[in-house]
Amino acid sequence: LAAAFGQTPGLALELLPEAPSTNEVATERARAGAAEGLVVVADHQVAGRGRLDRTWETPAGTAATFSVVLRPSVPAASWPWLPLLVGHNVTKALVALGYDARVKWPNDVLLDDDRKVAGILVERVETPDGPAAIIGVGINVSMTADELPVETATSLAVAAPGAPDRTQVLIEAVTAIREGYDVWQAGGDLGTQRLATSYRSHCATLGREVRVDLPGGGELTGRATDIDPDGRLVVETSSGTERVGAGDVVHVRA
Ligand code: BT5
Repeated sequence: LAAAFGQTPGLALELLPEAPSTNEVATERARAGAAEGLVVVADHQVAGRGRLDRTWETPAGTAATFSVVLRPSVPAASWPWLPLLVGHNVTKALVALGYDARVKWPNDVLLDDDRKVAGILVERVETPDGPAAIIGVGINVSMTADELPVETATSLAVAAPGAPDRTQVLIEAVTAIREGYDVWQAGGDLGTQRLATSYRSHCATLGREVRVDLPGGGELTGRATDIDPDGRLVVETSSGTERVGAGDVVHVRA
């Protein structure tokens, strides 16, 4: 792993046998001045976090678990695209490894039967060097069916025999994120438009009947028709068009 990182410009590696949450460690490093491109990898994460104070659980040695420090220079209005960019590029990495991966808005990565194989947590943190984005990614690699923490989860090994090893998955994912991020940043507004076009054409949520559980409680149902220029999901409900900036989407089967 260290050798692969050494050859990749713009990336540095901190490998930990165990961490509470790699997002927590990466946040500390960013506050202490870490440069963009630091990747904190934990062999075993013991207090992994999801969104909204939920937990992320992976048995030791079965997952690619990492966080990347980024310091985006894009205008504040483009920041909401970052979580989508990461979901899109983790999906691309799994597709490159031969999996039929899809992204559910905003950034759950799904395999067969809409089961979740990877989760992403992007957090903005203030640091003495300006705002940073902590990009946390957990990919279920070699867990057996018995080791899956929840009914809705899957792993690469459960999806198909002969899963690649964690190091390979990690390198593919980190490289895809870094490349996608560099192209997006270099492209300015056009970069965001290109990302939006690519994301739309790969997002499994568009065209589906959905139920969205909203963060403050409450839900809405309807057909997901678009992603707007700010990265929000557009849902046509029986009472009109709604735009959702955050929430949990359930793809409703016909
Ligand atoms: C997420 O939250 O999907 C974001 C998960 C981010 C995890 C990475 S690992 C590296 C970095 N460090 C951290 O501490 N976090 C990041 P959310 O959409 O809120 O989904 C959380 C829900 O997914 C939980 O409530 C469970 O239902 C389910 N879940 C927990 N562990 C899972 C797993 N390993 N695979 C699939 N689903 C899981």
